[in-house]
Amino acid sequence: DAPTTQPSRPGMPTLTPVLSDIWDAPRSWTLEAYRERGGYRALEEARSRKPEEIVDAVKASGLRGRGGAGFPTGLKWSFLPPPDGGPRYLVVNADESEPGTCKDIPLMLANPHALIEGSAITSYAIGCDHAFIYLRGEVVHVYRRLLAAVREAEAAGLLGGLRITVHAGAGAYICGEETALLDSLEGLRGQPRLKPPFPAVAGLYARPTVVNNVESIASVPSIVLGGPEWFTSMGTEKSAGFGLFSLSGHVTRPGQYEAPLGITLRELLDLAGGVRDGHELKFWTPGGSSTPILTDEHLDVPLDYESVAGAGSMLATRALQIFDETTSVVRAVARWTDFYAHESCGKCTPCREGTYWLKQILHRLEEGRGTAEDLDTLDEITANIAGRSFCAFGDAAVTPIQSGMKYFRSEFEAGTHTPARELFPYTASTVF
Ligand code: L3W
Repeated sequence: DAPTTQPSRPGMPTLTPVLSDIWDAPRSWTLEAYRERGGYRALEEARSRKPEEIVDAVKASGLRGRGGAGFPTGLKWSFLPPPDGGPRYLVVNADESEPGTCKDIPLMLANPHALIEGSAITSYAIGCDHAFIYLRGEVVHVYRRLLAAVREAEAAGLLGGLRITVHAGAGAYICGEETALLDSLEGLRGQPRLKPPFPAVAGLYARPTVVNNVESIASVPSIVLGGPEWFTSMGTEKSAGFGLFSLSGHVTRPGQYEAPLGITLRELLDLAGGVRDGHELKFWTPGGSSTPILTDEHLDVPLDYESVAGAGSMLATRALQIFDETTSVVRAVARWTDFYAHESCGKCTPCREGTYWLKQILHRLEEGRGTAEDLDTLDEITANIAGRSFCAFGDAAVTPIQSGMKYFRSEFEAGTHTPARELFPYTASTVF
């Protein structure tokens, strides 16, 4: 029996509250509330099947990683080498830190048992007896809630022999990169490792490791109960199922909207009461600050992996940040760049030095102190970081700048009215 989904309201697209179904229930985070709604039935069902059947069901469902890259989850599980008697691990990436991304934290706060049940099913499927949840360090309230939920599940005998460790990081964005996360979990400084080997082959303590996002793992119980066909009945052919769409910024009712992949921003804005009263959409991000911005031309792009890529961006984490016409693109881009410059782990030169240079130029432009050469320098530095940094962080850092300049170059030009030499009688390199 498939989990229930809410019927579509007249004139409105269907919302599919599966993960968010329980969020408004009293004390939704407790084992009691979760079990009242059929919680942990999927785990029982999974244990009545062979582990490989669970892997096959997740493969057939077409579930793709909900953390950003959209890599097929079942395929990732099947990359683990055959058992050799040594340990293998599940690591849940709960280091949600991308600017705009705000789905895993509410999910863990309101429905932690979906993640724990999903972790138990996944561990059974991949043959692991120790799972880790690596949580962003700042969210102490989520840490406490997860710990309490793990203890509740353990005390109720639901986890069998599985150990679940909840680990709080120290609040570095780079630790959301899966190999930096593994280094951090091992007690090292969180910096990315060279890939390959991928974690599936040599991950935590150099053992085979599955690293998946919170939402991906929390979706597994519903796939076990509902079956792959139920999951593929939602979404599009290559982007199956549902996901949490997080609307923030200049929108009337910001929040989480759980809907089939392929819904459009126009439809989501209808559900969210539109852009705030009296204002118009100027630009938006489909999946956080690391995804190229889009504009009002893209209101009808289906929010699935392929269509968003076709529009020149990425679906990634479905963090839809909405900006109206009162927003300065240069200012928004400068703020994001501050974030990337602060969070660069420093391992590779293009990212460590480049983000710092970019930040300075953008602040000059924001204050109207830029020069015409600054725009060329921005083009040059961003082109030299993209594709040349050690991990995806460098690409992410230049994305807002490149896409901002693509759609709103005139706003960057407007920051160059005063020649720098009139403001500072020094050489260009001194000013820099
Ligand atoms: C075994 C192979 N495994 C790939 C695995 C790999 C990883 C996954 C995807 O993504 C994205 C990034 C950010 N054998 C494999 C293999 N894998 N080939 O598949 O890998 P990859 O390299 O495509 O991506 P990634 O670096 O893991 C991260 C985007 O997410 N992003 C980030 C958002 C931030 C958050 C947050 O704060 N929560 O999610 C936003 O856009 O740009 O594209 O597991 O091991 N041959």
